[in-house]
Amino acid sequence: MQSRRNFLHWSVLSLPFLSISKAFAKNNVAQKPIVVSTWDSGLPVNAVAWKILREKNGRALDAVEAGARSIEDTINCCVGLGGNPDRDGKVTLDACIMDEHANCGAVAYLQHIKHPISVARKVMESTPHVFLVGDGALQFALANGFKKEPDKLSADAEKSYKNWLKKSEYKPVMNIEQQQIKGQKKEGHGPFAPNFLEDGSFNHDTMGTIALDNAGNLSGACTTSGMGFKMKGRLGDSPIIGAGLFVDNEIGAAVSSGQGEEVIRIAGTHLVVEMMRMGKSPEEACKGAIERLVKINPAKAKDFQVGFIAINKQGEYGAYSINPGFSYSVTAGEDGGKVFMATSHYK
Ligand code: SD4
Repeated sequence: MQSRRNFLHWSVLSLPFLSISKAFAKNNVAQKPIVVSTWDSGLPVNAVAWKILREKNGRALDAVEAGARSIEDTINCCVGLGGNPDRDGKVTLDACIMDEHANCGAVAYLQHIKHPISVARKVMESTPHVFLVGDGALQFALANGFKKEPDKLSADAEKSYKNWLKKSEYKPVMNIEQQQIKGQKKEGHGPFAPNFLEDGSFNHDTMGTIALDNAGNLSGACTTSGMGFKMKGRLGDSPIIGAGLFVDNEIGAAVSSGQGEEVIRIAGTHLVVEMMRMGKSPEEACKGAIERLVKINPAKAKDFQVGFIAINKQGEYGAYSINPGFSYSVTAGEDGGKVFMATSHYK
């Protein structure tokens, strides 16, 4: 169970107020349907998924895909074609999806396609494969009716890229998505994340979404443009089943965000689900995986961020991160979505 101290609550209705909820325990009881996403920006994603889960009594798989598509449609730094490019100035997208039957599909290093999550679903549903990358993924997408979008950076990405080129330094900044601009009111994607960072570059994050539907089935989706200004060809954890996302319909689902290289090292989300299988609550399982990561190199772990979110088959949820600053959005029950700050290993 997550402690009350760490529960920060934000509902769409109470925007822009940020308050400490007195009712956390009540919120972390088993509930169905439920959808949980990474970061503040997960709240509008959850709202899209919720329509399918609740209003249409739909399937978790459809809900997480629709949620991911909704954020791929927006201009932001870290998801979709409007996102930050690699160091050569190209936007390359990674995504994966997994359903209640352990079917999974993934694409990586995909260019020109607006909805990588739907290409990943198509790989899952109509090929004998799990993973298509690069030109092959693009060729498959085009053959399946996805439109080829122009090779053009969004205005925000262009600005951020030019800014980055001044130093050309690849240096992921921990919790960059949460940094506030001095003197600016907390506004933007949510209570923690502003739209723009102090240097003028734009802000957002990888979107991971996991859901339990009314039929009791779990699914998950993860979509990203990866770490901004990465080396050409670099993949993080996000499109890798068992690293960025894992679903086991008997047990639970987990998704990650943060420094992908570190998550891959421990097969992060698979580990979280296995820890739930051993009887841990979602938060305890996320904590267990984070501790595994920290143990590898505690000093280094102070300098990067990884956060996991998880739900179990009963509809309980939880999260944990290495360092403070990892938020996540939960939508369930009657009271609309809420944003929580995850408990962290280092305080
Ligand atoms: C990656 N895990 O490409 C992604 C990036 C991310 O929050 O989640 N950022 O490594």
